[in-house]
Amino acid sequence: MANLIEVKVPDLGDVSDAEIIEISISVDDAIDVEDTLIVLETEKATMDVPSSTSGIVKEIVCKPGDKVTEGSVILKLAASSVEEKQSEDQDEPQKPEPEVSKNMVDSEVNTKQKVFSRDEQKPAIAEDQALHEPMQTGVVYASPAIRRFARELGVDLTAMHGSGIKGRILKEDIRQHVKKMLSKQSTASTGTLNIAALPNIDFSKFGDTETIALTKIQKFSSANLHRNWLTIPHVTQNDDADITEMDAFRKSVKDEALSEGIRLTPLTFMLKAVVASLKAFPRFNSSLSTDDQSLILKKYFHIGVAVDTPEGLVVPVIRDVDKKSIYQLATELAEVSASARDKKLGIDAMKGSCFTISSLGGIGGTSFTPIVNWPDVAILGVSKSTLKPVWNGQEFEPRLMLPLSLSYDHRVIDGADGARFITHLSRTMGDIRRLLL
Ligand code: CAO
Repeated sequence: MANLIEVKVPDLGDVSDAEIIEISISVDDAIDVEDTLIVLETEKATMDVPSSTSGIVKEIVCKPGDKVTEGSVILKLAASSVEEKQSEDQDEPQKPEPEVSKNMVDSEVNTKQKVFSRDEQKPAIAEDQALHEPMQTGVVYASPAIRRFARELGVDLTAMHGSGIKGRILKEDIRQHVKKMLSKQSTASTGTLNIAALPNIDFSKFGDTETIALTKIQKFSSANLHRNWLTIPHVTQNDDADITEMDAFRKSVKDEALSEGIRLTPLTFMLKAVVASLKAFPRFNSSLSTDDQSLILKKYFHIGVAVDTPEGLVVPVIRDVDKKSIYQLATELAEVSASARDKKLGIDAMKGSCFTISSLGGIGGTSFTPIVNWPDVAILGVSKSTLKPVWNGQEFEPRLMLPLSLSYDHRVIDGADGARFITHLSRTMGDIRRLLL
């Protein structure tokens, strides 16, 4: 067990007592010679008291606000081996080196600038200004050790408020400042948002709970959805497509298709209708370059389809939809959704989409806001079709209406084009003979 050395306030020149305004070290800190231990304030100036020995701080004997004179004990130190040896050779506990005292006296009898200029080369500061209005003037009121600590962490002291005596910036202020910055960064990775960190809540305080782990797919889509929602300015345009004739046709060929093992749902027709609208509005079949400076227009028509699986949401891509028949598309849709649910979908099967359809029509609901599946610039949300009375000019007619919700990236698509696209799509679904044109 190392002997403890009492480190004392050295000769303060003609100053009888000085107030401690900052303790610059903490218990268990490893300190070196010249590290600032405390900062003193007299009527004339502030001054750092540097250490004359190295070791581990075991006990801090003083506190901010204490008045000290030469010989007052500052702290107890477990010396490192060399100092320990020296101290064993001496009868008295080690005293600060005379150079330190001289340094202190120089600092004290000279200006504040001199005191702080030891490693900062800061311009002179009028003391009243520094003591009473540190932040308003842009003047930083901090000891050299604190400035050094801030420099190491890349902290701009002019942007900080000190909690020490008379606004002085302390080590703890810098630690808190860095923690705050890191927590802001983790909650808003775009770097421009100023979002408060979410507090951890212990829900068991309010009742019984159970914690279940998210699946890999859920964690992956959660990160992507969050990023897309935060980085893409979304607009959602709604419309109802009259699919009375389209669905009558589907039903008329449904059994015939089923006899060949093909299940025809409205979604298969929608895939074809979407391609017709993408051809009419090529900006919807594009991606914005990552530097936001150009648009990559695609000449192929690969459509992503959101599939709900027990493990979470996946989006397989059906390629070359423009080149495939309705029956081929229905077969492929059944195959990819089955392999998605059986976890057999490879990563490549989910790449390369131009546009995405998210259909909740088989489940229910009247509309929702789908999140654009980047790098696509638009996505179509489909809700459940219902019979509605529609005025035909003479009377109300029962029509099968399909709610569509088109979300798009407003950086790429203007509102007017959004409305034109969904109108085109509704019209195509309203009369699928148009697909032949
Ligand atoms: N309106 C009314 N009925 C509809 C409909 C609609 N818009 N869409 C489908 N249906 C009917 C189908 O015709 C089928 O009925 P029949 O068997 O009598 O023909 C029934 O609803 C079920 O259809 P389905 O959902 O099995 O098939 P689908 O081709 O419409 O959809 C798939 C396939 C894979 C997209 C779908 O199963 C699915 O997973 N949907 C969820 C997608 C999702 O989770 N999106 C959210 C993502 S964003 O959070």
